[in-house]
Amino acid sequence: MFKRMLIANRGEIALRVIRACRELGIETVAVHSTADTESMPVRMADRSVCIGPPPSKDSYLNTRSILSAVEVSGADSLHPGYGFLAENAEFADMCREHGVAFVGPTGEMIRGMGDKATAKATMRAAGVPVIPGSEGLLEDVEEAARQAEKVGYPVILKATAGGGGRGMRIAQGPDDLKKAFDTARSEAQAGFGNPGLYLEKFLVKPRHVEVQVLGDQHGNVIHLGERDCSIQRRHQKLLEESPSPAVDEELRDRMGRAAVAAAQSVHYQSAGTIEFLLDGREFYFMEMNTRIQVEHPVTELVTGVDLIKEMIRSAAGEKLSIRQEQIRLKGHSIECRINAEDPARNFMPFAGPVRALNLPGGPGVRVDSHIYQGYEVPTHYDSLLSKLIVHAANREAAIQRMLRALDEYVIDDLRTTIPFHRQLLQDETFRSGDFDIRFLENWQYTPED
Ligand code: MV4
Repeated sequence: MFKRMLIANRGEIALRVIRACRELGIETVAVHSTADTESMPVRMADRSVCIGPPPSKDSYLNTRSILSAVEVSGADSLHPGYGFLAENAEFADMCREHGVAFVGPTGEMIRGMGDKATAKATMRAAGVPVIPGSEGLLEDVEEAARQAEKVGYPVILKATAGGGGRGMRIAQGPDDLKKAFDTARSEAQAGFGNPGLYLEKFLVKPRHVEVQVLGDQHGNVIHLGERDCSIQRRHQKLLEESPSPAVDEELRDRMGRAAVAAAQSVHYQSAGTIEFLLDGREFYFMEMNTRIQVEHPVTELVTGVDLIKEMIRSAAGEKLSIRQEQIRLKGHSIECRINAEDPARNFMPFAGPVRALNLPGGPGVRVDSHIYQGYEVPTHYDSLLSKLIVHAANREAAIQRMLRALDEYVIDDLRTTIPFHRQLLQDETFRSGDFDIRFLENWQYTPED
């Protein structure tokens, strides 16, 4: 097992990794920008290294200063968390070339899933259902038109170098296609330096359901059930839950087996997520995320598996500590993302000091957060303050528990997404479980006072 791990991230996920290391007896090294000197992960880690000033040339993205910090601290391993360097294939390779274990997949796996058309072709070959459309990249708009006629309108054009909702254009019919193609192509070139596009039938009202997988270096791959992430706004997830209200045992078994086949086909090691679009009872591969995700705790609560520890074990060459037959989903879990944003003002980011803080507790409540009383929320980074996660016997009880926990939660004087969540959890459609990725588009938050 590792002796000393450097955590190349900040905020709640840095803290989450430090906690796993503590329990495994691994020393921790935090790296931080000058904006994060007073941060909780810096206080909690055994040692810390300052890696310079915050954005726009972000210190947490500076591979050279991070590798220097590895060198001076004597770390034998590095956990990238999510965002920043987590899906940087060159960085993963560089770590290994420097003799540092990267707690994640190989550069080759990251690269293979980072190019979306390649990833889709790999999945199709592995027998994973994919959305009908072009096989590979489009040569020109004429080919796009032929493919669109074949699958039927509406269609979506996606940048192969995009992902996560970036670089997409929809064409409702043949008259829109040329404009959509030209716009998508120039946006792809300008945004990613890669003009490659592929085409799919556009699914109008799907759900976003993703399956957590774990692999080790001995060829073992398991799945840990699904998360429903349909509650999102402009590609920002706000609430996630496991299990999905739309997935029963038969469907979970099919999706789980597809996810395992997907991961096995690339000899995947570490934690990963297979994202699907679910349309009725049909599901289709969308993307694979080769990192730990923000919403991983809902899976941890329904399975009892510590995903960060499994990731670390796998990177150290150990076998996964559980087999597929041992995975049992118990109860229901919901995560609310508490962001420093004002839901009454179009979710505008809101920085400032945390003057008063009361964190919720009691049965079935988990808070993953780096904030404390007196903490200054910096303006430089994303607005996630805290993840509030609950676990209960069933979905109704989890909703009640979350409402109770949100009532206990006090953060003064910041504007946060807490009142938004309170309203959402009382909505009839949300409670029915019958919603899709467009639910929040037509749902209006109304401030309480
Ligand atoms: C789609 C789609 C409908 N049909 N593909 C958005 C993120 C990126 N991973 C792919 N995305 C979508 N691809 C087809 N063929 C709808 C979306 C989509 C979406 C997917 C999941 C969660 C939220 C979404 C919001 C808008 C569009």
